[in-house]
Amino acid sequence: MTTATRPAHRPAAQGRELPALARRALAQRSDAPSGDACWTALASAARELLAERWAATQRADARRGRARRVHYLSMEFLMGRALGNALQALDLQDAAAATLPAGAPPLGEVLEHEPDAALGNGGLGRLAACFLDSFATLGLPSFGYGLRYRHGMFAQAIQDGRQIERPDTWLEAGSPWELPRPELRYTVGFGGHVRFEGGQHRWEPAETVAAQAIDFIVPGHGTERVSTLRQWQAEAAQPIDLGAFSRGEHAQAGQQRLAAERLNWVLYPDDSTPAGRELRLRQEFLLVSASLQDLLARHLREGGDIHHLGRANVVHLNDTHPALAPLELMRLLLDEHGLDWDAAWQATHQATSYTNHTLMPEALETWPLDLVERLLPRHLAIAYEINHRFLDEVRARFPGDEARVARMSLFDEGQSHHGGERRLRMAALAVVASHKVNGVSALHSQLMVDTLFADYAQLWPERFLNVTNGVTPRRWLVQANPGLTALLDKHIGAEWRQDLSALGALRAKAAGKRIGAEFLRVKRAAKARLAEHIRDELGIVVREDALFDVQVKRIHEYKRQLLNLLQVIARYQAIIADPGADWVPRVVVFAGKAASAYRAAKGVIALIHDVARVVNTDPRVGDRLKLVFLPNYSVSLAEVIIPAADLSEQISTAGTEASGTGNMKFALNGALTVGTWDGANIEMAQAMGEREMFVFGLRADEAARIKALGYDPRLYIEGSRVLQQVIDAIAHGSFAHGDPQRHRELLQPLLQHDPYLLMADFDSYLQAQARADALWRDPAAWAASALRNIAGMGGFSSDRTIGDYLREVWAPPAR
Ligand code: GL9
Repeated sequence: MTTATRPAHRPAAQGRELPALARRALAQRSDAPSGDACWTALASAARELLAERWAATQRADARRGRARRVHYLSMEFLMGRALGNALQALDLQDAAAATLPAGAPPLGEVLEHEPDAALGNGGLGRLAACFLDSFATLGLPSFGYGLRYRHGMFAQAIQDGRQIERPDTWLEAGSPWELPRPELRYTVGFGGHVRFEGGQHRWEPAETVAAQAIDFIVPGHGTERVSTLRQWQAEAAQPIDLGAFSRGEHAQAGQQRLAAERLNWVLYPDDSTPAGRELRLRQEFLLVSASLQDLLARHLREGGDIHHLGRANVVHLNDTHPALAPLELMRLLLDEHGLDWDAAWQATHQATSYTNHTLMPEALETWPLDLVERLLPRHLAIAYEINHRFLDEVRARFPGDEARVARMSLFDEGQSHHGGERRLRMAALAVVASHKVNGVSALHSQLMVDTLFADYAQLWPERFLNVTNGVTPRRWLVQANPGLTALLDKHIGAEWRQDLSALGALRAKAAGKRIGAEFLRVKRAAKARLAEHIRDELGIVVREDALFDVQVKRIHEYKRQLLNLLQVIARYQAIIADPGADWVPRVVVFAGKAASAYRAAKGVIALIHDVARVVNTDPRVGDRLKLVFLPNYSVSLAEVIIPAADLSEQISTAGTEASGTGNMKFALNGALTVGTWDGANIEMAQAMGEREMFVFGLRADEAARIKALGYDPRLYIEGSRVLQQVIDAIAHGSFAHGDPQRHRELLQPLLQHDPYLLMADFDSYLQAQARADALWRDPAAWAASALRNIAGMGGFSSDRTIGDYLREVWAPPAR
């Protein structure tokens, strides 16, 4: 079976070309073959090969017949590094390694010279990146559309146990991957007014920028097809005002340029400050307008009928960030292409679909109408007209129910929580404009139609569905975990790369002695690598035979890193109370960024560090418990951490984590999960067998009921001696390093409201952790369960997810 590990269709020429191209690139440099130089040379060589595949893919897609082209609009694409993935896809790892000149670092080290493309905040952005991999691998005619941020996600440093944000400078040395497309430039307007002449509306913007396309090619695996991430870069329509310049007004001369460049400055952290909101709205419109103009131009260039735009094209909204798209598409069709309202609406509605990624009320976008009016006057008028027609439909279905009409309207008529300001509700707009709306796990999609979109689901039940998230096994197994990849290839063949359901064959073999021992050896090697990283980064030495217990993700109250930390404190107290007992040694690993304005999340990072200083230096504890926080979590750090995890912490309050995707990556790499009955944890447990997961805590319906009945966290504290002691230790300053006020701000809300039910779930969580310890003591049983976890993950490939979208969301409309 080992021959099948290689894609069979590599054109022989490329094996020769890469070394030649890379050597030429190296020879053109003046310096010694440093890691940077080698990386750049290999990347530009790989780019040339990918560019050929790109051209072939576009030629094929232009002849695609009835198949629709998918346009995936997203403000975030968390791509990480590209070279390792490109070499894997091109099957050129060996050729690349052989190309490196004497004195150069080995290939593995060269790959680490690539800065991460961190153009996303977390799961939502990484999901979009996994989708591009699947688009290419499945051969789907498609474009991903995003913005080219000069500074992506901030770099996190830790100083005195506190998070510091530093600018991400990934583009400082330029990017060898980018393919600028000078022929693709569109004008994007802002402000101004609308003229009505000869029965036509015409928007006359006060300002314009040029949107320049820059492509990033995403290779498919086991195919020569590629997909495209097209990123927009705003440029001044007029780069320099020469009149102003010659008058000596140099700042004035560069004004337009600065205004345009601001649009590509930064990726917004997920909870942005009010000051940034106008810029954020401008960014969203830049993405939407440039992408739709590009789509329209291509549709017409390929000979498409404008009336069939929605039949031939999908415009998918990755959350509401691009939800201006239906308004801009309507404007283009009505005002620029002269369609009447019904034809324009039919095309828009046929094309548009929307994924909701969260039910958290604070994450739902609404825009003040005065801002929308000032920046996008024509779009606001179109939104009014859509709303007018839509509310007529609501009134016809539910006569006399004006409360319902107000709830469903695209316009929030000034609720007190917004200071009486009128706002445009982007989620409502996205639902009304789309023919399909999906959530990202079975539970989330159910809650979505039961709560957030209940009114819309009553009106249009057939519009709503679930598409459970997935992850690409190419990055999250083949690239991140070569050891486990080899083990799988040996036992079940290599087919799983393109058909992850093939992992199911592992189930029957999971209890085998030999395979179990092999698995533990592979895991141990990955842990040694992480231990080395921990030592280099933090100077902390950890036991490689300890249980590696990992929670890595954005820091958020609902994700409950604090619950995990309370458990660590309980364990610490138990160890010092009975140091002679036979403790399972644990290394508890945290990593993740807190949004810069999110105080509570930053407080959690601080408390983790405060507790770590005490636990890690207490001689009574020794190497039985270590607590580490790895700074600057990123895609490439995840590729080191996830293969090394024994235990994956997926402990959000039930009903809050829409899906999770880290949960899938861990299980795929043979970690067992301690998890709540939330998001995709539920489907994972069902697929692998509920006994294979350490499930704990209240279910979503129970959590809702407890809250409705008037939840009092103090009752739980009084009822649990362990919890009482943990809370007391924090409250009495055991980790406060001489500053008794230090943890008040974090603790008080927990004692009073505890909105995420940490106190209610604590005892159950502790029991789940004890079950994990017990299984750990039997390595063969642990390994068998880990292998059954992997065997159950066949349904969680992003290929399956994209297959679902194709069948249920992006299928061509009936004629
Ligand atoms: C998220 C959800 O919170 C996750 O549960 C989900 O897995 C992903 C992808 O569907 O989307 N929604 C969301 O706003 N984020 C998610 O991770 N946030 C960030 O990406 C920061």
